[in-house]
Amino acid sequence: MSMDLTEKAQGILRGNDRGGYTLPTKGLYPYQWNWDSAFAAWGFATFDADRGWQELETLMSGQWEDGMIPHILFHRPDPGYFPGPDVWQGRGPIPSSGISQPPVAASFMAKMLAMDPTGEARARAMWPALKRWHRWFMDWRLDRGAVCVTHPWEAGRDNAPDWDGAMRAIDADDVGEYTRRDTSHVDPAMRPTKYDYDRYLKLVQIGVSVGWDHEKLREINPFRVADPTMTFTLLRAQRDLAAMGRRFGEDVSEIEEWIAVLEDGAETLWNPEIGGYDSRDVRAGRFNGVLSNASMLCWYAGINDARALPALERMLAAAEYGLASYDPEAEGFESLRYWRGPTWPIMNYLVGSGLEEQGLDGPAARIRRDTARLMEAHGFAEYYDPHTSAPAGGGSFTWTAAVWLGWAG
Ligand code: 2M8
Repeated sequence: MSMDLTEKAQGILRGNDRGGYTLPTKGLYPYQWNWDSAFAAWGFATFDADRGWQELETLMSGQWEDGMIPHILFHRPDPGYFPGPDVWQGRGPIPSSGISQPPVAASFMAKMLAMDPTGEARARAMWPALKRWHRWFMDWRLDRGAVCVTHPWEAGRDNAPDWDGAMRAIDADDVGEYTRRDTSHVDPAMRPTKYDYDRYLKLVQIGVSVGWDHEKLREINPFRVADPTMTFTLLRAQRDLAAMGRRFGEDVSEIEEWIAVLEDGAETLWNPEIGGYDSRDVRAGRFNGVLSNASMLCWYAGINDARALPALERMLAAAEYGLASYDPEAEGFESLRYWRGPTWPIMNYLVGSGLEEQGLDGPAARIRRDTARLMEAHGFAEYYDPHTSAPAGGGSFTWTAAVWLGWAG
């Protein structure tokens, strides 16, 4: 491990620390994001256990009464980001968005507990909140046992090609005027388009119009896509929650039932036509035909699926650095546009560590080594060009630094 880079990574976490929560990066993302925060907690845990636990506790403090933990907590207003709390109008104890994000918090909590057993009381105190959040997904987001997203932002893979079909079905003509902020922080060529943003906002307006009532949204939201990111991360998180529950002497029978439901649900995402796990447009009743880095989260979810290996190997062979967010050989691949091609250290970690756990050492080592090379060459960017390694998006990025500290470094 390079001490120099390790110190730099720690410095990024400290620099993005706002006292109890960590920004993904200054400027571009000035709030607490859900899954970024779980990575941050784990990153802190490598050198400041107390601060790591605190990060998760702050995230839990934004939980809604119905169990949802929102995708953004707007602790302090910041005009540098759009859409902010006034647009979202979330109904939790802290101003927030109205959707969630991939539930990786329980899995990082399990890792942190293994690193710092003295944190057991704190983990135990958060366990019921995590179970309520996991239940919320089971109550409101399932389709045939797979977990759906109701907004591209919920999957965390904002402009992935998975959503193209469902986005086309959204009429955003009346969305109104607004000013984006993201394109003033980074090159617009690396960001979603105006077409995308019109639809992102339209979906927020639909949510606000019914006060983020999940039952109504299940009926009226035009966007409902069963997603491998959500399905596999929740399946993994349920396994970790159950394991911690057993240790704490909790009854985990209900969680075991959820695991069985999600295992069946994962199978509904297998698309033989692409030889991989795919997203499913629930409204249109069809697969999206997209091989992405999320397709490769099956191993992380504990599903050692030999059917998925050829596509993984092909995607790795088609890129120089790590796993691309979209099949490099597919039409529409863009090596610098966000979730339509670039390689993301956080996804490389989830996929790579899953492969390691399942004993698939070859592809696991390749992904890990490539992820380290990216950071050694260019520091801690939001994402990188998988062909050239060029850093892209925001710089001094929290979850990228966390991946160095916890895994790649
Ligand atoms: C990106 O998403 C936000 C909206 O949530 C944005 O573009 O404004 C995604 O990469 C998401 O996965 C991530 O959590 C967030 C903060 O890093 O940025």
